[in-house]
Amino acid sequence: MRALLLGLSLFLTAFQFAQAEMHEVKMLNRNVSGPMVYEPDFLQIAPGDTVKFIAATSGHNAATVDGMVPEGTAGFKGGINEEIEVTLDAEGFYGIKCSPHFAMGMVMVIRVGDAKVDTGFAAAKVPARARKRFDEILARNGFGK
Ligand SMILES: [Cu+2]
Repeated sequence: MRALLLGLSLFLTAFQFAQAEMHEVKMLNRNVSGPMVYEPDFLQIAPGDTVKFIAATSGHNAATVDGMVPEGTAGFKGGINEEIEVTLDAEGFYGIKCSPHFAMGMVMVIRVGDAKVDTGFAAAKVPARARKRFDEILARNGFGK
């Protein structure tokens, strides 16, 4: 009986580790860091994890920035106020924007796995305020130039 219980608990432990995680990101009009923000604005996740975008305040969406996804990866685009769930399998950096507030710098970064920032990330065409926030997010998390 004891061996059976031990076997069962080992099985459950292994199962827990194998489970992909769900991460939540709020889309907000404002938080302590300023207006038009994702919270958090940086996520480190494992390949196969899922990110859910919560419409904490209305008028926002979540979409990948052209050129700011790992090579060969399709981006995604949620509608306004849509709470999309995206499962990210490819390792790399994903730049996320709110379409209506991109020019105001409403962006965030998701790092999947152990990837380095690839050159496409720096080369992508983005509005000045969005670029400033991308740079600030990367620097704060140890991926500055
Ligand atoms: Cu927005």
